[in-house]
Amino acid sequence: MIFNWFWATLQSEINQSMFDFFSFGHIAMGIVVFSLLSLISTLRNLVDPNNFKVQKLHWIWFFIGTIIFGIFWEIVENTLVLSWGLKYQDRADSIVNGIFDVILVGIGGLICYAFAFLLYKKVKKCEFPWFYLFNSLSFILFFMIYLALKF
Ligand SMILES: [Ca+2]
Repeated sequence: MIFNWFWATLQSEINQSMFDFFSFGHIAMGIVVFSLLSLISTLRNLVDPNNFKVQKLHWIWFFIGTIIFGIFWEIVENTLVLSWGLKYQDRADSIVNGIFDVILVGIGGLICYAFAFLLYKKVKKCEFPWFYLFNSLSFILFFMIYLALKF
């Protein structure tokens, strides 16, 4: 068995390599977490549509919140979920895998952040239907890749 440090091709390498099919699940997770956090300002904006300047300042916090959630998830996954016997292959993540899982959750958040920023640049106001449509489609895309690669 050759250990694939970069991409897991064997079941025994899942959660050990830098990337595996769960990587796409983590990107999808980041998209969901960022989207849910963004609802804080979206709902507020529905009340006061001229509040975008304040809201734009919030994006960085939603991104930071997404990273914190990613770290929190890795801790829960490798302690509670593992002890409950619910973790894939009953094996803790390698340090490098855990770190990249958090980075990938961040990338998911960054995809939403970048799109929100582009919307802001283009229309000077975040068009929420477009933002959530884009996030939903991105989520579906990464989740489908995750399901397709899962073994
Ligand atoms: Ca993990």
